[in-house]
Amino acid sequence: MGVMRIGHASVRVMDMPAAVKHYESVLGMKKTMEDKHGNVYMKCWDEWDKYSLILTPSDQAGLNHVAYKVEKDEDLDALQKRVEAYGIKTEMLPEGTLPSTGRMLKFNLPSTHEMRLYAMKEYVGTEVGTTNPDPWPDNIKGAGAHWLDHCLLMCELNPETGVNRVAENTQFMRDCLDFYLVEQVMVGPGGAIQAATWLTRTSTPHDLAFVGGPRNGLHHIAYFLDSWHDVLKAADVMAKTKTKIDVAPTRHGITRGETIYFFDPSGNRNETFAGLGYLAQPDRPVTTWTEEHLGAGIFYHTGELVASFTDVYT
Ligand code: M3P
Ligand code: FE
Repeated sequence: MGVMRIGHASVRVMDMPAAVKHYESVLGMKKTMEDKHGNVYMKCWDEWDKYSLILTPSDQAGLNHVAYKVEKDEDLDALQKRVEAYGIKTEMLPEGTLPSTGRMLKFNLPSTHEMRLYAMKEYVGTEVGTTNPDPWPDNIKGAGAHWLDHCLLMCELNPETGVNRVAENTQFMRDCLDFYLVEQVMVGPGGAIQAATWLTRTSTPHDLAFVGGPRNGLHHIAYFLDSWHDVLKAADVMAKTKTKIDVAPTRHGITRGETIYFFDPSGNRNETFAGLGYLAQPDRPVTTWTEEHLGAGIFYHTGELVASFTDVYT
C-alpha cells in the first residue's frame, strides 16, 4: 500500500524547556521520551504511536526531517528501488537509529529537505484507549490537538533561472510515493509555473504541501482540531499563554481549512487546522488557483496575502 500518513517531524529548537512548555501547554502534547542527546519526543492525546514530534537542541530553528509511515516493512524495500530508479540516493537506517522506531528509508527531496519513511514505531495507545473509549480524555491541556496533520515545506522557486523545486518535489511525490495532487497554485505567463501544491495519501485535503519561495525551509507543521470552535479556543489559549500569533483564526480557500498560525518560542511556525473541508479521493479533479485569486486561496475572507506569512520561515 505504501505511504499511510505523516508520522513525525523532527524540529530544531534553541531553548528546550521553553519548547517543551509550548508544545505541552499550547498544543496539549505530552512528552513521551527523552534520549541521551537531550532530544525530546512528544505526542498528541489521540495518537497511538510513541511520538509525532522530535525536538532537537540546536542554535538555529528549522526542520531536521519529516517522516511518513508506510503500511508494511517490505514497502520500504519497494520504495527504495523506486526512489533510486528515479535518480535520488537513499540510505536505509537500521532499526533503533531513532528510539522505538524500526528501520528508516532516508533520502532528500529535490528541494533537499530530508524525508524518512518507516513502517514500525512503538505502539503506546491513545489516551482514551480502544475499549469503550470516551470521545476525549479528562486531562486535555491547551488546544488539545488530536494529531500532527501535515507539514508545509518552502521550496526554492526562481522564475528567472527556471529553478522550481515545487514542481520537482511534486512530480517526485506523485511518481515515486504515489501521492495525489489535490490543489495547486499556477502563476506566471499563461499560468505555466506551478508555484504551490497540496498532496495527499490519506483522504484529508493534504498530508504535505510545497510552496515556492526564495529558499528551501520549513513553513509550518500543522495539528488537527475538530471544529471551528476548537480553533477559536486554541486562539484563546495562545492569547492566555502570550504565544506569538502570526495569523488569527480564518479560513483557507485552498483545502477549505480553518486555521491559525503561530510560532513556537524558537520561531518555528505551527498551525492548528480544523475542518476536513472535503474528502480527498484519488480520482478527485485537481483544484487550481490562479495568480489573481491567490490571496483568496490562502486567506479566503480578506483575499489578501500577508507579507510576513510568506517571507518568514525557518
Ligand atoms: C496551508 C494549508 C501558504 C499556504 C498555506 C496553506 C503557506 O497551510 O494548510 O492549507 O501559502
Ligand atoms: Fe497548513
